[in-house]
Amino acid sequence: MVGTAPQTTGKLNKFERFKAEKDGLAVKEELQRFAEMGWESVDETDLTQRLKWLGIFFRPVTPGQFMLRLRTPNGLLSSQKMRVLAEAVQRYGDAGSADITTRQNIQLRGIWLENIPDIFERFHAVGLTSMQSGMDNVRNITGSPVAGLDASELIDTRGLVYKLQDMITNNGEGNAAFTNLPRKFNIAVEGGRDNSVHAEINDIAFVPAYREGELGFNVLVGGFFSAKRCEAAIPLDAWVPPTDDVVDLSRAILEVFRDSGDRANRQKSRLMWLIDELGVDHFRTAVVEAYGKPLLTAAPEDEIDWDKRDHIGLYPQQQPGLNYAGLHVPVGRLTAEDMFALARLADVYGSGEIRLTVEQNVIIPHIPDSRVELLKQEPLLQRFSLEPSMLERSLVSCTGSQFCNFALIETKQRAVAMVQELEAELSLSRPVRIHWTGCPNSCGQPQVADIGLMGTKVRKDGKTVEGVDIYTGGKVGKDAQLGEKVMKGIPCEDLKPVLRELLIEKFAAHPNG
Ligand code: SRM
Ligand code: SF4
Repeated sequence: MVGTAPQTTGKLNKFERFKAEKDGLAVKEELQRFAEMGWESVDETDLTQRLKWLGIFFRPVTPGQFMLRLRTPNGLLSSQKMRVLAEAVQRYGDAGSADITTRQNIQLRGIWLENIPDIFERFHAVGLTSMQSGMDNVRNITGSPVAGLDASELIDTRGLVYKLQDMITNNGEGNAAFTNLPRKFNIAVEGGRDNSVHAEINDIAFVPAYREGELGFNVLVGGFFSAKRCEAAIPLDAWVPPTDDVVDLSRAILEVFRDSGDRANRQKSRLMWLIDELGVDHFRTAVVEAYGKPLLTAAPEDEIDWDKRDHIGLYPQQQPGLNYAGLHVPVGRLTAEDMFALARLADVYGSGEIRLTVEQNVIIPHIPDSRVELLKQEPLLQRFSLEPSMLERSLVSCTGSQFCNFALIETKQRAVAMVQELEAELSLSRPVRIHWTGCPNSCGQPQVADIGLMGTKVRKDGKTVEGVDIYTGGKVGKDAQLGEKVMKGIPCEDLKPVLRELLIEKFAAHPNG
């Protein structure tokens, strides 16, 4: 068996059983053979489960057209990488596209298994990897999207996030020590004052804090969403300097989770369930033991004291004379053409760098003052606007039924159409963050939204139709808190007047005309 054997005794759930039989990472050696024999001949568990360890997702909705989930640590890309990604999807015509994800990441669509070994070689040549981006692995590690650009930042998160990814994935080659976790695992490193990565919904979150005058991170643990339970992260009562200690502590927490997390009931296997079982003090003691050195107690307060920014628009950088442009990409959807166009903009106006945000948008940094006006004239900015309208601006949506077989409703197209219809009728003076998610797994994070919409099935006139449960009260940035379900089972066809009312009553929207 490849990978580290779980310590858990007792009855293992069916996922644990197939992992014990053959670790997910093992398919790395078999990929070439799978590509040659064709997806129809691949063993079902390898096809539908283990390939996710390499970021390759079989889509029952589009059999034969796979989704490829990359890793873009801290949301960092380059024009060169973007072109390689664009080329990977371009060959599939209309079936090829990409989505920017709610973890500051990118996924490719329409990919054929037979092409993946070649695509992986191209990835390797430019330093891209999709390793361990799905299933019981650490997902894309998020970091401040304006790290190194923002004059007010406290800690530049980029180097730390890269080091974390390198440790967890063995420099993108696959790390047997962490490919058999009890469940998925999320890590975020915030370096600014506005908590732009939703630190509180991660299994480990590092948030800036001064301890005895020294700047480092307070550590939060156990944040997660699932269909069964959603929790904000809680303090570990730990502080680390912004050094390799971040990597070492993450490794220690992952080891405790790997060796003691629940492998019997998959509904109770996220980190918070283990913290509950041990008690946070005992959990901390176990972490200190794995860490191998004393852990400092937390700083009395963290430095998250701003409202969250969305980075849409043009902003001066800490480097005099340079600016970053936050482009709004409607619900994160990109065609190959869009990707080539973004790469060109980054080269022509910036330094070739491209960044992604957890709101599924793009940032192009390092634009000289003298180039700003020209950039504004670019045709792509008609669609990927610097000044989107108030509802479009903050719209987020998960994949939904177009590609996801868990989905109870279609999300992305509906999300875009709904805000357009609402904005035709209403005027707003500030953005309202509307998040759509196609099922209770909450990939679209409805609990962090001003208005969260979670897909469900509803009975109407004797028929089952697509509907939503509505969440409100999600607060982000300073004093972040999770929203709560306030309405249940609204058929999507009846949703517009309900949202209209909500926007007028709670978000000071005014009817037009
Ligand atoms: Fe997710 C499973 C898409 C962020 C909670 N998520 C899935 C799968 C892989 C299911 C599947 O195999 O079809 C979806 C793939 C659909 C597709 O074709 O795109 C999927 N999740 C996504 C993305 C693409 C949504 C998006 O449109 O942006 C996000 C990819 C992030 C990334 O780059 O890695 C995505 N998923 C999230 C988040 C948000 C976050 O991390 O901030 C959550 C809630 C936070 C959390 O995990 O604590 C989330 N996804 C889930 C869950 C519920 C986990 C649980 O503990 O129960 C599942 C189902 C599961 O793991 O069993 C899931
Ligand atoms: Fe699929 Fe549900 Fe996640 Fe949306 S929330 S991507 S429908 S699993």
